[in-house]
Amino acid sequence: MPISQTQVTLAIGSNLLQSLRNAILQASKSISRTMLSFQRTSLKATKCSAFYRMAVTAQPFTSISMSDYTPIPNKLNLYGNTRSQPTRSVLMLLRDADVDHVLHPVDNLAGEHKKPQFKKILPAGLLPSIVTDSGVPIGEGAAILQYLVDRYNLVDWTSANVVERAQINFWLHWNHTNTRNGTMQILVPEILFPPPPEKAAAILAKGQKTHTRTCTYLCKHFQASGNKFLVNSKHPSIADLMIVTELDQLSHRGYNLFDYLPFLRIEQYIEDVRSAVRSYDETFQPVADKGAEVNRHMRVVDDNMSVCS
Ligand SMILES: N[C@@H](CCC(=O)N[C@@H](CS)C(=O)NCC(=O)O)C(=O)O
Repeated sequence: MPISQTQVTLAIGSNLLQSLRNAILQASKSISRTMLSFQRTSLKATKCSAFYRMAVTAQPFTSISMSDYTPIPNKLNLYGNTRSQPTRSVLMLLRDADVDHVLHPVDNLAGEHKKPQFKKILPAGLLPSIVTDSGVPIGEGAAILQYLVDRYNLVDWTSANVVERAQINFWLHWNHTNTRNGTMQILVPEILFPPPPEKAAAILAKGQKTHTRTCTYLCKHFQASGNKFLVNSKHPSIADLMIVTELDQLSHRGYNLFDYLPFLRIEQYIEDVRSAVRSYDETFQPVADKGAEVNRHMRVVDDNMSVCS
């Protein structure tokens, strides 16, 4: 609302000058905090790869930590970035469940997670990590997801049924040696740390073969269970949040490194999770943007892919 000259004169005349000065001081402090935040972001952007620049600066922050990794007391502090698959899994849960949190952007490609000041707070030294609202550090995406459903009573994302909870746990563990291979064996050599050119095709072929086995197993599970999601058809669970981030990034929506055409059921699954998770699109957007930027053309190496629809 515009302030009239009379109001200003009255304010000064009635001893509110001090309040006005305080207000101006507050505003200028807030502006310099914002400037500092921009400076930090652009400093990171300069020292990091183009990939990181996109992934970290483009991510929508819930809020920005002003201190170097120091957790905000009485808040749920998440450390990671939207390039990290398990960080995206945790972010989707926090966002969909409206859990108040602070996201501390950490660049693992620049080795920030190895810095002593980071490891002092998060000894596991991997992303994602959290510091709980009571100050306890927890690493591993699956452990974090399980903690969050317990701590914030997010019943929709787990199950009251002990067998279903065991099934959710199965997928959370299965991820490490199956879906996760898609990241380690395809995305890492193709996008993050390319091998010598003469080895690239063979490495990609091997990775696609591994991911084909993973997708075949998943597809068979969907066919046998008749479930829409991994454990039920009603609502995605934390297992879906964990698994989908390893699958979607390789598709044509992401980096286009794996052809899901022989696996229409998996394409449908990704779409089902996307429709059911409110924050899916905003969390995935940095990956989609980067995928469009690298403009990778699909190279299907394995002709013997199984078909699972
Ligand atoms: N099993 C862990 C994997 C964590 C992980 O590998 N995070 C990556 C980013 S997605 C990382 O921090 N990499 C750094 C490194 O390996 O040094 C989880 O699910 O949280």
